[in-house]
Amino acid sequence: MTAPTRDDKFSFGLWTVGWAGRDPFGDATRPPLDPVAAVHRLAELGAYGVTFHDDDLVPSGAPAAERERRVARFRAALAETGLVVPMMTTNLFTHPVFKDGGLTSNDRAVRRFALRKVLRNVELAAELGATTYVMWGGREGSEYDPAKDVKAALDRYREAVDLLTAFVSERGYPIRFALEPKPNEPRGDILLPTIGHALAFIAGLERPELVGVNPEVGHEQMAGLNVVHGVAQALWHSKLFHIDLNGQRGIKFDQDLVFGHGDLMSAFSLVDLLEHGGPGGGPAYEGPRHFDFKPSRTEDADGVWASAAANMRTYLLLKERARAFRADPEVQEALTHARVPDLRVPTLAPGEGYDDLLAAGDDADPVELGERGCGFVRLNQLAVEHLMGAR
Ligand code: ASC
Ligand code: MN
Ligand code: MN
Ligand code: MN
Repeated sequence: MTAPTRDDKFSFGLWTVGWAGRDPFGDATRPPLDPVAAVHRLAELGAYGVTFHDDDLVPSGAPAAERERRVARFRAALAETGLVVPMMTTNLFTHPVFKDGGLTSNDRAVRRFALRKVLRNVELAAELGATTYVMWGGREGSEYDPAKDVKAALDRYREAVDLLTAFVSERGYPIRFALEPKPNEPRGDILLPTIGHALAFIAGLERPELVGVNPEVGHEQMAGLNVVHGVAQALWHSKLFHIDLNGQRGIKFDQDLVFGHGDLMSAFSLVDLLEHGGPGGGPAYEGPRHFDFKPSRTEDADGVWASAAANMRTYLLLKERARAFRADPEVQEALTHARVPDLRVPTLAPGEGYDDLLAAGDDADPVELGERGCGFVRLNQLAVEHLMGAR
């Protein structure tokens, strides 16, 4: 297997490798990381892109001159390394002002402050050439049902997204928005908790064509959902604008593990979906392969960079294993036996209607149909063996 290259389109958030390890129970275990150093190191490791929240680069409330200085240093590092900024996002969760949310806070003054913060950073995103703007509503939610008018909150969310899409359209910025679902944490319950909720919300927007989703592997798994199914549905709606790859072990706090360090079989199928279109084939996903992980707080600086490299290596290994799986004649035969290709055949014949279907006497006996084995387990075992390098 070859080392990662720019063509693999791997990107990382500044907040990932830069996470100092502070959690609700413990202090930071590592010193802060200079964004410029992060850019250089990521470029050396083979990433093509770096992403960030406004506050990852410029501390909240910094004076204009300080902001310019930090942005200029960062731009110089991008120019030096050739790293690009494919995506940017807003921190609407750290500052106490956002304790009840940003765009959907009950406090109108907070909502206006939050929206202005997003607009300013979208301008910077346009300057830096980012084409995707992620909206993770970490604090948009509640702990107490009587304290949040969810219908009104969704009105305010829609108002905000409609304003943002009007902003990029009227300014002529080539930017699309990607909503990132998460079921809970840091709020007890977060609005738009899953891919499906986000897709339904998008359908009611003023400019739905400018809004898609940014699913995060672990966030779907925190909800007990199958992330491969969710991402496949996002692709089916042409709404997979971006993706956050990482690992999660079951329904618990957001672990943000290295990609593949959670449910490895699911990671295998996800890479197969992104690279080869999944069991039925299809075009590859063309956006960034973005890692939103947190190097565990047990790790020192070397461990941070080993973790970053592990994400990319695991992805490339899974891509190779998925390719070998598909190329295996026994797998092809097992797929056919499992009738996987048959699902692509329309249920009705061309021109056939319900009357024709009702009149047709061509169905086999349901008893006989019910006795047919599906052969799915054998197919899955072949996947397991390819994944283990046993074939
Ligand atoms: C994001 C994003 C998340 C959160 C989280 C912040 O932009 O995609 O999942 O912020 O990583 O710690
Ligand atoms: Mn996460
Ligand atoms: Mn994320
Ligand atoms: Mn995250």
